[in-house]
Amino acid sequence: MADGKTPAPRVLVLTGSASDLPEIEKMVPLLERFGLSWRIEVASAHRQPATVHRLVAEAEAGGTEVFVAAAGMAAHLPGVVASLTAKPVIGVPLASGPLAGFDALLSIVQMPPGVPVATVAVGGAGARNAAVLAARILALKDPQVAAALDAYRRELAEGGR
Ligand code: RP5
Repeated sequence: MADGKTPAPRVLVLTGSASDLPEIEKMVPLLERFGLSWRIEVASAHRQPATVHRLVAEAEAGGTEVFVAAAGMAAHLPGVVASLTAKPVIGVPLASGPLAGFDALLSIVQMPPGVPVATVAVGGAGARNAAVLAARILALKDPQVAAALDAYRRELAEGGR
């Protein structure tokens, strides 16, 4: 899926299956709110490893700044992405299969030394927080994103979600 705006978005989102899209797409309104260009690509670390390598290499070459990777079950995609780039990688565990996301959470959070994945909560709530975390990272050097984030935080303080 493409946002149609940029060949190399600031935030590239990879997810392991088209069946993940309803959950991971919950981050899109927040990415839009923070003014971040984004693209979602479906590529499985297990079933389409060459595609994962190509997508990360193209994004790296194009200037993508933050990667988000989501998957369910034995969710190796975020770790694989983190092995292919030195950019920040945010991992979103998804509930898929009989273990309801606990499998994906443990697969993503327990990375080997030196290859971190910033793991958020399971499912759509985690996906939304992934968008906020991406904005927080990019706000460090982007005043417009910082301003949008400040406005969002003011809304939270007033009871927004
Ligand atoms: C994971 O396996 C995917 O991320 C998805 O959450 C799960 C099931 O995938 P499908 O069988 O629906 O393609 O790799």
